[in-house]
Amino acid sequence: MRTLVFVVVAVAGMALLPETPVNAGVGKDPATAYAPAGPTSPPAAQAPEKAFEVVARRFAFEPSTLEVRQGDRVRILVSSADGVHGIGIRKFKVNSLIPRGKTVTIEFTATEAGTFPIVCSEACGDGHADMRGSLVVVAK
Ligand SMILES: [Cu+2]
Repeated sequence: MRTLVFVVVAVAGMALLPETPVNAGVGKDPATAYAPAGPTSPPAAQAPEKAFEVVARRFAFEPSTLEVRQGDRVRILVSSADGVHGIGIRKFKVNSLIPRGKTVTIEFTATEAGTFPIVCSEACGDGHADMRGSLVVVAK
Protein backbone atom coordinates (compact mmCIF):
# COMPACT_ATOMS: atom_id res chain seq x y z
CA MET A 1 0.00 0.00 0.00
CA ARG A 2 2.82 2.35 0.89
CA THR A 3 4.41 1.68 -2.51
CA LEU A 4 1.24 2.56 -4.30
CA VAL A 5 1.00 5.91 -2.48
CA PHE A 6 4.57 6.71 -3.47
CA VAL A 7 3.84 5.96 -7.10
CA VAL A 8 0.76 8.12 -7.06
CA VAL A 9 2.68 11.02 -5.52
CA ALA A 10 5.50 10.56 -8.01
CA VAL A 11 3.10 10.59 -10.96
CA ALA A 12 1.34 13.62 -9.57
CA GLY A 13 4.67 15.35 -9.20
CA MET A 14 5.65 14.58 -12.77
CA ALA A 15 2.33 15.90 -13.97
CA LEU A 16 3.13 19.18 -12.30
CA LEU A 17 6.54 19.49 -13.92
CA PRO A 18 5.44 21.25 -17.11
CA GLU A 19 3.99 24.02 -15.03
CA THR A 20 7.11 24.34 -12.94
CA PRO A 21 9.55 26.85 -14.44
CA VAL A 22 12.55 24.54 -14.11
CA ASN A 23 14.21 26.27 -17.06
CA ALA A 24 13.69 29.75 -15.74
CA GLY A 25 16.84 31.71 -16.39
CA VAL A 26 18.27 29.24 -18.89
CA GLY A 27 18.57 31.05 -22.18
CA LYS A 28 16.68 33.96 -20.73
CA ASP A 29 19.50 36.47 -20.88
CA PRO A 30 22.57 34.81 -22.41
CA ALA A 31 24.32 38.12 -23.01
CA THR A 32 24.68 38.85 -19.34
CA ALA A 33 24.69 35.29 -18.02
CA TYR A 34 28.40 34.78 -18.64
CA ALA A 35 29.68 38.33 -18.52
CA PRO A 36 28.59 39.79 -15.22
CA ALA A 37 31.70 41.94 -14.99
CA GLY A 38 30.63 44.16 -17.88
CA PRO A 39 33.00 47.03 -18.62
CA THR A 40 35.39 45.97 -15.89
CA SER A 41 36.14 42.58 -17.49
CA PRO A 42 39.87 41.79 -17.83
CA PRO A 43 40.60 43.04 -21.40
CA ALA A 44 39.30 46.50 -20.60
CA ALA A 45 41.42 46.63 -17.47
CA GLN A 46 44.64 46.43 -19.50
CA ALA A 47 46.22 49.27 -21.42
CA PRO A 48 44.26 50.27 -24.52
CA GLU A 49 45.08 48.38 -27.66
CA LYS A 50 45.81 50.06 -30.95
CA ALA A 51 45.35 47.80 -33.93
CA PHE A 52 46.55 48.41 -37.46
CA GLU A 53 46.52 46.54 -40.72
CA VAL A 54 49.60 47.23 -42.79
CA VAL A 55 50.32 46.03 -46.30
CA ALA A 56 53.93 45.64 -47.35
CA ARG A 57 54.59 45.95 -51.06
CA ARG A 58 57.43 46.95 -53.39
CA PHE A 59 58.49 49.38 -52.03
CA ALA A 60 56.36 50.83 -49.29
CA PHE A 61 54.32 50.13 -46.23
CA GLU A 62 50.69 51.18 -46.42
CA PRO A 63 49.93 53.06 -44.30
CA SER A 64 53.48 54.20 -43.73
CA THR A 65 52.85 56.17 -40.56
CA LEU A 66 51.29 54.65 -37.48
CA GLU A 67 50.42 56.77 -34.49
CA VAL A 68 49.84 55.50 -30.97
CA ARG A 69 50.05 56.86 -27.47
CA GLN A 70 52.77 56.04 -25.04
CA GLY A 71 51.78 53.00 -23.01
CA ASP A 72 49.47 51.63 -25.69
CA ARG A 73 49.51 47.98 -26.48
CA VAL A 74 50.07 47.92 -30.22
CA ARG A 75 48.98 45.18 -32.57
CA ILE A 76 49.96 45.31 -36.22
CA LEU A 77 48.69 42.79 -38.74
CA VAL A 78 51.13 42.86 -41.61
CA SER A 79 50.65 41.18 -44.95
CA SER A 80 52.60 41.23 -48.18
CA ALA A 81 51.00 42.24 -51.46
CA ASP A 82 53.84 40.87 -53.57
CA GLY A 83 57.07 39.19 -52.62
CA VAL A 84 58.62 38.40 -49.27
CA HIS A 85 59.13 41.44 -47.07
CA GLY A 86 59.98 42.06 -43.48
CA ILE A 87 59.03 44.56 -40.83
CA GLY A 88 61.41 45.89 -38.26
CA ILE A 89 60.94 48.42 -35.49
CA ARG A 90 64.21 48.19 -33.67
CA LYS A 91 63.13 50.29 -30.70
CA PHE A 92 60.52 47.74 -29.72
CA LYS A 93 62.46 44.65 -30.79
CA VAL A 94 60.15 43.98 -33.72
CA ASN A 95 61.66 42.01 -36.57
CA SER A 96 59.45 39.67 -38.53
CA LEU A 97 59.50 38.12 -41.95
CA ILE A 98 56.33 38.66 -43.97
CA PRO A 99 55.91 35.74 -46.36
CA ARG A 100 53.74 36.29 -49.38
CA GLY A 101 50.12 35.47 -48.72
CA LYS A 102 50.50 35.35 -44.96
CA THR A 103 49.41 37.79 -42.31
CA VAL A 104 51.86 38.21 -39.47
CA THR A 105 50.74 39.63 -36.13
CA ILE A 106 53.14 41.85 -34.26
CA GLU A 107 52.44 42.96 -30.71
CA PHE A 108 54.37 45.18 -28.37
CA THR A 109 53.84 47.94 -25.85
CA ALA A 110 54.88 51.42 -26.90
CA THR A 111 56.75 52.18 -23.71
CA GLU A 112 58.68 55.15 -25.03
CA ALA A 113 57.57 58.33 -26.79
CA GLY A 114 59.18 59.43 -30.04
CA THR A 115 59.24 58.75 -33.75
CA PHE A 116 60.78 55.43 -34.66
CA PRO A 117 61.60 54.08 -38.10
CA ILE A 118 59.73 51.13 -39.51
CA VAL A 119 61.95 49.33 -41.99
CA CYS A 120 61.75 46.36 -44.25
CA SER A 121 64.05 43.78 -42.76
CA GLU A 122 64.24 41.53 -45.78
CA ALA A 123 66.16 42.38 -48.96
CA CYS A 124 63.25 42.55 -51.37
CA GLY A 125 64.63 44.28 -54.45
CA ASP A 126 65.93 47.54 -55.85
CA GLY A 127 63.74 49.79 -53.73
CA HIS A 128 64.26 47.88 -50.51
CA ALA A 129 66.19 50.71 -48.85
CA ASP A 130 63.31 53.12 -49.57
CA MET A 131 60.79 50.86 -47.92
CA ARG A 132 60.31 52.80 -44.73
CA GLY A 133 57.65 54.00 -42.41
CA SER A 134 57.32 55.65 -39.06
CA LEU A 135 55.88 54.72 -35.74
CA VAL A 136 54.88 57.86 -33.87
CA VAL A 137 54.45 57.38 -30.14
CA VAL A 138 52.81 60.41 -28.58
CA ALA A 139 53.86 61.09 -25.02
CA LYS A 140 51.06 60.66 -22.53
CU1 LIG B 1 62.68 44.94 -48.33
